[in-house]
Amino acid sequence: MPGWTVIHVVETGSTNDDLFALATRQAARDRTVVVADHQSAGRGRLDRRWDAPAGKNLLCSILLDAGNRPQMAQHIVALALIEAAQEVAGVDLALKWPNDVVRVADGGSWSKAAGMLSVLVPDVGVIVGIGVNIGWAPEGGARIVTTDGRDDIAPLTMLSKLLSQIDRLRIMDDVAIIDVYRTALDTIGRRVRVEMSGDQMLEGRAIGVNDDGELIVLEACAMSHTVGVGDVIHLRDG
Ligand code: BT5
Repeated sequence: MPGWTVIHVVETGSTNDDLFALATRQAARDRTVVVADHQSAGRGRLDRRWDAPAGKNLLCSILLDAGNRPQMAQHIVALALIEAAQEVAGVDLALKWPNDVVRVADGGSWSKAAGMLSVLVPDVGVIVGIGVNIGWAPEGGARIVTTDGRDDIAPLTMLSKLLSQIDRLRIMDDVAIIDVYRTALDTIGRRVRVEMSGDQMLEGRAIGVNDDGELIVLEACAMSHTVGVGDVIHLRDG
């Protein structure tokens, strides 16, 4: 993986915490990765957990210098994973806003194949933590299995493809990235419920994302809202 510094550990609490500790003491810089075979305290967003048995899935954190557009780093990593999964396994994955990588079933229901958690490190960059289900997924989750049914993709093979796709996408400008992001988003056009902080909730149709990556939701009463942070649930049409 030319140009990348990859720190591989067998066991840790959370790769995000490890990379954060390195970055805050200037011991890690742009294109540094911590990857673990197992995390004993893998983090999801909002104090939720990220689970994976040892050696089965890709669990890594990637430090990127994102200039003044930290959210772009997340989009790049999510889009890079979609490309990498296509390259390694021939599978089509999509994004559920903002950056869940999902498999979409014929009826439109989705299951999560990868989750991302980003942390800003002031003056250094953004840490994008990503967990990718390959050999294992919890009930209701999805795994990246090849189109001919193989589920023995090595997590480090996936990492290597992911990093080269990140390099490819990073040379694109923000407008081009957001265009690719819009195309990958399965959320646009769907009826959604968005759960936001403080028990706030919004229901309507997701009609697009603006140039800052915020979701635009049109309520039945024709009022539109932009949402920067929240959990999206895709609803049945009706
Ligand atoms: C996420 O949170 O999707 C962010 C996950 C980030 C994990 C990576 S692994 C490497 C790096 N180091 C870390 O410590 N974290 C990052 P969220 O949207 O909050 O989703 C968490 C929820 O997904 C949990 O509450 C479970 O319901 C579910 N979940 C847990 N493990 C899962 C898995 N392997 N696959 C699918 N869903 C899972």
